[in-house]
Amino acid sequence: MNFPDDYRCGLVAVIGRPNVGKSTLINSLMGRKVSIVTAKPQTTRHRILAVHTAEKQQIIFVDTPGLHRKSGKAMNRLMNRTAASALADADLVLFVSDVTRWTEEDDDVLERLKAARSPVIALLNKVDKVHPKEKLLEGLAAVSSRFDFAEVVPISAMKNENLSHLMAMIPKFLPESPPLFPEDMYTDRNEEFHVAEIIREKLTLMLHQEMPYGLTVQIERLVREPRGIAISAVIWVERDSQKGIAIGKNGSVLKKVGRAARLDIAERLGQPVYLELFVKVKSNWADNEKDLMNLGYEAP
Ligand SMILES: Nc1nc2c(ncn2[C@@H]2O[C@H](COP(=O)(O)OP(=O)(O)O)[C@@H](O)[C@H]2O)c(=O)[nH]1
Ligand SMILES: [Mg+2]
Repeated sequence: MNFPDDYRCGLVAVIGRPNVGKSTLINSLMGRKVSIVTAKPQTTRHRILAVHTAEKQQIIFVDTPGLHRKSGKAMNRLMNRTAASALADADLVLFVSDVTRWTEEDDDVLERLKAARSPVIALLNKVDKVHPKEKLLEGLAAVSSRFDFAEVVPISAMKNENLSHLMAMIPKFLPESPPLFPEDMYTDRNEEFHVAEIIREKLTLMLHQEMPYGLTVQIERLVREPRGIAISAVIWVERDSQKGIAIGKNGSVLKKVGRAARLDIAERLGQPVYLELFVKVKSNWADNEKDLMNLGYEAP
């Protein structure tokens, strides 16, 4: 790849409490789905890089798990550590909040940002929910007074509002550097990772209450065959009682999850997909450091 001498490249960490729209923002900025999205906390559990390459700069967005208070289990602690370490490495931080709801967890996140040295742009997300628009001014004033932000920008990640304005202000915060990733690489995660995430997304959307937090997905096999891509995946749950819920009456949940996931994966990989799902119990995996590592939850 040819790049000019004044090319810029750096890490932009997207930080905030759960559910404010961090992953939605990254997907919209990238113009493709890199990270899964649901209305439930704990949807993003890993640090995921999304690489946006242009003529004059390469922006490496870092999607992170939401920083949160409840950190009982080993996985929750790991998620908080993951988000905190992304913060430490960043050239620029995008602090995302929900313009309709400020909580104590937002205050906690701001406390952490004070310790970080990188400049911070505050994003007030979900402005599509604010009517009339004059009400935004209050929100802007309130957030601006809380921290010395480099910029405060109202956006709608979902409706693509003000995102090109945001994109235009990012490069000046990045150091001069050649690109760190090849231009055709848009994420650091492999195919199996994204396939597992898509399955977990569908499960999370389909199941209610606490269930989604107790499950994780592991790809056992992903093989390209002449007829298409054959995938088998295990859905791990924490307890026997959760197994029936994940399977559903006469397998109804598993069937629906399988169908929705298969369509999404096929679209992503551009080939027909044959997907087999199995539900298995690994007792308390989310509170066991060793299980977490074996299931792909790496420490930062
Ligand atoms: N109305 C509205 N909803 C949004 C917007 N951005 C995200 N959401 C919703 O907020 C929920 C959480 O989004 P997600 O990106 O997973 O949040 P994250 O936990 O911070 O990564 C999902 O239901 C999204 O559809 C937005 O700009 N407007
Ligand atoms: Mg997320």
